[in-house]
Amino acid sequence: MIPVNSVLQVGFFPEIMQDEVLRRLTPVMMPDPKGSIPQRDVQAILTRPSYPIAPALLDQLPQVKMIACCGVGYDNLPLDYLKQKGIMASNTPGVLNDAVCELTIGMLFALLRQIPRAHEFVSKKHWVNGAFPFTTSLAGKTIGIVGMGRIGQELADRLKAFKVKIAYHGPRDKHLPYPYISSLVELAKWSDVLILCCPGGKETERMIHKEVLDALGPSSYLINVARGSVVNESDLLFALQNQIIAGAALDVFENEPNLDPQFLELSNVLLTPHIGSATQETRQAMTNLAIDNLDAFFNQRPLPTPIAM
Ligand code: 8YV
Repeated sequence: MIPVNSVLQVGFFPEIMQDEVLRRLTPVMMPDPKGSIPQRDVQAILTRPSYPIAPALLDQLPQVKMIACCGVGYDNLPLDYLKQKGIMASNTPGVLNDAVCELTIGMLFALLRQIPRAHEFVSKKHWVNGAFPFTTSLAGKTIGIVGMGRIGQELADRLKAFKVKIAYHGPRDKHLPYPYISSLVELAKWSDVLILCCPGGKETERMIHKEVLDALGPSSYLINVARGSVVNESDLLFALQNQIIAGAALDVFENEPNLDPQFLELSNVLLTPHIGSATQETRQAMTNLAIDNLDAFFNQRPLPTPIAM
């Protein structure tokens, strides 16, 4: 049981997620993390990765000892501050793996087989003027995965069925059944498609920059289903505008939802609005897992999915 008005919900939750929240608790609503604080004696926060939780906010909520983030990424949380204050935190790993992998594989085919362009070719009646240009097969391609966590490993497992070669880069060799390439530039050189599945945050900030994009090369692609912060967007825009890479599929951006308008002028990109986990089933499962963590907190049980600090 979660006490009424003991949880501050920070940020907007889409309807299907809000329904799950209200089915299980009565939160104090704070739509804007920079807005006025409606109630200061709350003991926990429920939020989403798109809402930065600043130490300045937590300083005004001295009874908060738990933050449940409804998402796998938690780069919006001040972990050093939480650790220092003894505030627990949780995220929602695992339940969104399928959804993110499915979007990623959809993006892969959309890019390589130019499916959006093919639809446009037919719908704008260009077909009568001739055949759609040949594209390229996924089979036989080299796929470099940056960030071989839960999502990266499940993606690799699915991709094996498409007769591709897989290698990965990350902070360390995880001794998986795929080659580990310790240099990101070397992985980019090796890859026909470089897929970003790594966490956001300081360790990965703008790790995809000019040198990596130059190494990826003019017949290769970038897919980002991680965080916008992982990519140096001005370097990526330059690479796309000057055919330094063949194209990119991007689900995340440095500034969401107001992404750099230069992306909208490009013909070699596929842009989606941060929908990696945005299926009904997945968002319901994420919301309930976040609340399971709150329930555990209020009932002095171990958190199901704690964030290690
Ligand atoms: C969205 C995500 O944040 O889980 C993550 O890290 O980026 C996505 O699932 C979604 O808004 C979760 O509430």
